[in-house]
Amino acid sequence: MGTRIVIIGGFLGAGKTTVINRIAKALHQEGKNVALITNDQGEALVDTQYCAAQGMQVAEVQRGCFCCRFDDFMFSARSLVGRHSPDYILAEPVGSCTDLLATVVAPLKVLYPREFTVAPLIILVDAERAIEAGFDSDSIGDYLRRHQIQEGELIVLSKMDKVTGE
Ligand SMILES: Nc1nc2c(ncn2[C@@H]2O[C@H](COP(=O)(O)OP(=O)(O)O)[C@@H](O)[C@H]2O)c(=O)[nH]1
Ligand SMILES: [Mg+2]
Repeated sequence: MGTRIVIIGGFLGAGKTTVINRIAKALHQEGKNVALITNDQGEALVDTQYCAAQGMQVAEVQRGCFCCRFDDFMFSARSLVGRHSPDYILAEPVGSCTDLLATVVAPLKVLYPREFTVAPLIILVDAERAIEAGFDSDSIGDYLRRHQIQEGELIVLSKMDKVTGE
């Protein structure tokens, strides 16, 4: 079984970086070897200092999201595997990306099944914002949110501490 790749997408501010840091720390505490792939464009990045101090390796795909830079994504994943043999690679795409299933998840599964096992595509949704504003407006942000939710294989609600159970 190859390295497990877990992609956690969702709109800007949904909590991707926060949850990836938490998962990385938890896996690291279990003795797992964890690496991260981030995507540029000025969003807050993973806590690279903490991750580096813990021995976690970070690679970054620049100048475009994973869906239009699949070769760079593969290069990053392979170089992490070559240098550190991680058990898990956690990947955070930019918040505007809506086309990960067809362009990243499926190609990884079909073309590289021995090198990598890919987790279901996780889309993080800000529960508070979903309740307050929904996704139905004609704004570009809501268009992107709708498409992300449509392609998600696993929808995970974030910021549950800010909403009531109901
Ligand atoms: N209250 C609360 N805030 C959160 C939660 N997850 C993330 N945040 C905050 O939401 C903001 C955006 O989080 P971030 O992880 O940078 O989102 P990203 O843009 O999807 O990577 C930050 O200020 C986080 O501290 C959560 O579960 N609860
Ligand atoms: Mg982020």
